[in-house]
Amino acid sequence: MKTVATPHRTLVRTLLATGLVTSLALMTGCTKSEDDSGNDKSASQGKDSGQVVASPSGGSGPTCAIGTYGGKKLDLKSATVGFSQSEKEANPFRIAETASIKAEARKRGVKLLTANAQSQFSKQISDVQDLIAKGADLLVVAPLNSDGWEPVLRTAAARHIPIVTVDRKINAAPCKDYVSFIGSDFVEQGKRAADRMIAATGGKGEIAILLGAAGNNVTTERTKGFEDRVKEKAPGLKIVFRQTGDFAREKGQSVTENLIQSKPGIKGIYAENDEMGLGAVNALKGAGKKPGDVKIVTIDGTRNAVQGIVDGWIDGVIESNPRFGPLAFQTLDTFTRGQAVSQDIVIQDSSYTKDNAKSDLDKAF
Ligand code: GZL
Repeated sequence: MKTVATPHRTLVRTLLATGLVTSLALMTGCTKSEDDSGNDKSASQGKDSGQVVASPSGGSGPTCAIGTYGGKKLDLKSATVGFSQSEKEANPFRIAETASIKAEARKRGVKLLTANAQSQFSKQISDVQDLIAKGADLLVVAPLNSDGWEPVLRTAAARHIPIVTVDRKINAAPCKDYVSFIGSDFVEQGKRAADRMIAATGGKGEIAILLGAAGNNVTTERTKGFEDRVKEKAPGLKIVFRQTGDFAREKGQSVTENLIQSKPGIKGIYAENDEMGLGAVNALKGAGKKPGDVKIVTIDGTRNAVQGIVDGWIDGVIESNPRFGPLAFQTLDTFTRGQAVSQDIVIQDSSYTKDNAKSDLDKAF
């Protein structure tokens, strides 16, 4: 059974009531960190709201402790944490994810080394090796791909470096190759997107899927959740088009331009992330369509996509909360103090429709 967390607002009330969380400040202010060039970079950030909070040692699923993983107790304050980001920070999901990690490191006074793989997997492997070489005692990794991690995990394991993966899962052994995974339930996200699409289309007509990038569990699971749910709940809804937009806005737009040429009667588009969904909106605008002509459902929860709901172009956005900072550091802190942490820490995500898009826009990232 996985540990399930809910977005910080509801959970903080619960945890405060149980004394599990004494305080959770919304992150504001500047951060100071060394990037992969080793230069200090200070970036001011706006208020970082919508934190995901959970107790890393909650839940009844398999856990991981130092005795099994190996290594020694550490005081996080005197340690160096390395953060490996996967994709270039053109996508607000990545910008918010990195900002949350930096803000939490700053808040805890932990030295942070960061690296960005610019969406190239070979660079991410060398980034992680560099972070280890530069003295990272612990690692937080946002993996680009789910496979191909063995070489660097072997290096880390030999030094018993605790690794927490955030966002995407890696196909490796928990509590051996890494300590914990923290992220969303992507199959559930796909199912919720399907429910939204069924409601928007009345469960009939032809629809398309803009697939995420290949080679990671997020795309596979968001697709599976969506397709299984459509098959189960709306046999009259036909998926007649599937093509990857690589989680990118430009490609989402060009793929949609081809889609509306080949399928002029398309009734709905399921975009597996907001950036591709916004690309689809641009394509529809370019083709002279009006808001609502084609029902669009996307996943992430970025401000632009939620604004797209307010403007009538997007019908629903399922959140995939990237603000892992507090939870990632809380997990590392708990583990290095010698306490067990859950191997799978699954967060709960909210969603946006026309009923709450305007009022909840400040929760978007
Ligand atoms: C989801 C994350 C995905 C986002 C995209 O957790 O892996 O990658 O949904 C991003 O925006 O490209």
